[in-house]
Amino acid sequence: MSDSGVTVKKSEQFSEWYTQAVLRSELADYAPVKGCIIFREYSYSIWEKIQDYFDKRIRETGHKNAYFPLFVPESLLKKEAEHFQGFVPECAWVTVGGDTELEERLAIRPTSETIMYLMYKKWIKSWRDLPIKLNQWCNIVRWEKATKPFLRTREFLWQEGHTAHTTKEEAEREAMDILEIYRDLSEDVLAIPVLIGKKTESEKFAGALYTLTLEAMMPDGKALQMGTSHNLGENFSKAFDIRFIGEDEKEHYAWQTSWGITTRLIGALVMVHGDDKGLVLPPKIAPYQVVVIPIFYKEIERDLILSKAASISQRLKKEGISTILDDRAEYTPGWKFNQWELKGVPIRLEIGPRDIKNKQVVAARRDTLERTTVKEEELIETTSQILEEIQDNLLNRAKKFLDNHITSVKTYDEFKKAQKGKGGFLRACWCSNQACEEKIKEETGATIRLIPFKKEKLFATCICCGSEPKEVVYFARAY
Ligand code: 87F
Repeated sequence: MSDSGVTVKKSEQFSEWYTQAVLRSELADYAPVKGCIIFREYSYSIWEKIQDYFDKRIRETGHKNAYFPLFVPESLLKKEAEHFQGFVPECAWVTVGGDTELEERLAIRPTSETIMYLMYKKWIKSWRDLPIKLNQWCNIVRWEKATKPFLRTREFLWQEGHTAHTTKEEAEREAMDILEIYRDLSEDVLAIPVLIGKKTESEKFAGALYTLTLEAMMPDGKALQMGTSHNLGENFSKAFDIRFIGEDEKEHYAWQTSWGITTRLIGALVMVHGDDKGLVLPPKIAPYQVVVIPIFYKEIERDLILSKAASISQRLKKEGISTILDDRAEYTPGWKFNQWELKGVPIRLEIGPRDIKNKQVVAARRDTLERTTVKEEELIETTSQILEEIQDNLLNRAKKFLDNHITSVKTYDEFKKAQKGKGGFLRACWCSNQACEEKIKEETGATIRLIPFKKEKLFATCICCGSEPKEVVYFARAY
């Protein structure tokens, strides 16, 4: 099994550990095109769970799904040149259709503002046409130079929400409501705690009034953005001429928001919860919550144990616990243990001859690797309880890690020392000048990940220039 499990330690060779964990657990495989991956059934199933959760939440709040075209004509993309300028080098283009050269090249969507807002202009005439609250689940292409499975791939999957409202306040509330749904998804489902806040002027999406963000901390001390929610104000409605006649019978520009999460969340799950044996999946997102493994040594035990394992598995499924029975004859129990540990299944139930005699099963927790016996009559109750405990434990473990990786620093020296040490978020006072932000980025690679919503108490001078500080912000190196 050593040749198919993860062969390096997470704490020693993090990057290699990550790649092995992703490939060997069969989450993903490399595609023939550089920077592209196959989202194999195991990761796609996780993505579907993310979709199920988020889709339900946005439907409850009045959003609808739609689908816009993959191709964006160059002239349309460049219409919003100011906001997209920095991004154009990342576009992939279609120049030929069949055997004829196209008159105008077509971008493969790197995001869908332009194509969607062209239609919004057509559809929005009066305040009665608002709000428009559309979302689309689709693939996106960006020609990235450095790539890594899930975290940065040239083609990825995401959802992009694009809304238009009659008032500024409504758009503000929308951007914040979505951020809160993202936080619920991250913390309650993925068991990944986040810091939330606002991006600085230089880190925000250029087309936005302001950008809201969720930032998680990875085991190597680098931050990972888990999602983003923009208040676009009237920026795009002015550029795309999205006007409506208000109840006041006057003409107004629509107030807009946009927001997205991507398949990089799967990469975060791997990094945050995984261990030396491979993935550790939170029960709420795991494709299988329980694997049942029959164990017998003698042929005469076989039928009895297999039928018991099957009935246990049936009982669990009936109660809505997603369960797989691994009754493959061609693998040993030990091999199966390793494989399902590598795949991060939260609970393994073992059923051997002694367990049958004692009317029990043995449950092994993936997060703590603890084994306990469970009475058959308490199977459902105990299994559900352990699943909840695992979910809580993973979140708490990650919370402790996050708390432990927020360091308040008063001087630039302290900043650099902390960064060289364990990294993480560096909480510092800042004068709000872009020059200081820029200097720190150049010298240390750290960017301001967020400005917290609630102003925090100032505790030093500006981390960079030593002058009067304006606010407390969180710096980190980031993925
Ligand atoms: C790459 C190429 C072209 C990011 C790009 O954050 C355009 C872009 O507009 C681009 N990379 N962006 C910003 C995306 C903004 C916004 N779009 C909707 C989101 C969430 C979903």
